[in-house]
Amino acid sequence: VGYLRVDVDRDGVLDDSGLVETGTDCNDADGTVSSDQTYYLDEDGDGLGVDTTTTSLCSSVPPDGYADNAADTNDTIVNDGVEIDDDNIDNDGDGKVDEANTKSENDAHPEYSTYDPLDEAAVDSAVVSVRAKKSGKIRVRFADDSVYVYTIFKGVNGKPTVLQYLDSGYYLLLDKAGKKVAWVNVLNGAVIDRTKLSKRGYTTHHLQLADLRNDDRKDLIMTSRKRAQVRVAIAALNLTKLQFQQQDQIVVTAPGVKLANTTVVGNTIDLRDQRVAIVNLIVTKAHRLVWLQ
Ligand SMILES: [Ca+2]
Ligand SMILES: [Ca+2]
Ligand SMILES: [Ca+2]
Ligand SMILES: [Ca+2]
Repeated sequence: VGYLRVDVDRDGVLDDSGLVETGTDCNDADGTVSSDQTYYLDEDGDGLGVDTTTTSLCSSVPPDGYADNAADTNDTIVNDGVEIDDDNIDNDGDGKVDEANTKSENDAHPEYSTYDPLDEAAVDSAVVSVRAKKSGKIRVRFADDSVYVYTIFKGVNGKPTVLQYLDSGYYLLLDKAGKKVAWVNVLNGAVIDRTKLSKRGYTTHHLQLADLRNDDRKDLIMTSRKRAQVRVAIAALNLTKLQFQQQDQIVVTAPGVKLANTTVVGNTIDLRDQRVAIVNLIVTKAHRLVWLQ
C-alpha cells in the first residue's frame, strides 16, 4: 500500500511517490535539501566560486572543487576574507564597501603574503604598486585589486620616503623627518628590521642603493637636508640575517646641494649641486664615512 503523501525527511517538501499528493523533493532521505542546488567552480580552493562553470545537484554540500557562492574575484589565488577595491561589493563582509585591507582586520593577504620577497617573478605577479601615505604608512595594491595599508612608523604625520630593494618585495622606508629607517616586506607588511638614525629632523630626503664596499651587497645611502645642513647616512643590509648590519652618518654644511644628484661611484659618495661635486665622502672597509676636505 502506498501513502497518501510522503515526506520521509520531514523538510516540508513531499516526495513524488505519494498517492494523493506528490512533491518534488529531489532526496526525501535528506532533510537539508529538497531541490537541486547550483554550485560554482572553485579552482583555487578558497571557498569562493565563479559563475563561469556551475554544476547542479541534489545535495546541500558542494561537490569537491565547487563552492556554494560565486564570490571569487580571482579563482587562481586564495583571497577569501580580502576586500577587493572598486567592485562595489563588500567582499570581506564587514559592512564597508571597497575599503583598504589592514592586517588587524583582514590579516595578511592569504596568498601573496606567502610569496618569497626575493622571487622577482612572484613579486611581479603579486604587487602592482607601492605608495607612501601620510602618517608613516604605505599603500600596496596587489594584482587581485586588493589594497593593503600598513602602518610602518607610528605617531608620524608625514609620508615616508620609499625605495624598492632591487626587484624584490623588500622596500626601504625613511620616515618623514629622516629619524628612522625601516626595512619592510610589502607582501605581508612585516617590518624586517628598523633602526634609529638621529633625533634631529630633516625636511627632504633622497634614497639610493649601491655596493659601497665592493662585496656584492647593496648598501642604503640616505641623503637628507635641512636648509644648508646635509646629512649623509649609510646602512649595510644583511640579506642573510635580514638586519641592518651597520650604519654611519656625517653632517656637513653645504648650501646648494641637490639631494637627487647624489652620485655613488665605488666607495665614493659625491654631493652635487646641478653640475659639480661640492662634497666628497669615502666609505671605509669598516663601513665608516670619511669626509675628504
Ligand atoms: Ca575560489
Ligand atoms: Ca580566489
Ligand atoms: Ca568590506
Ligand atoms: Ca569591494
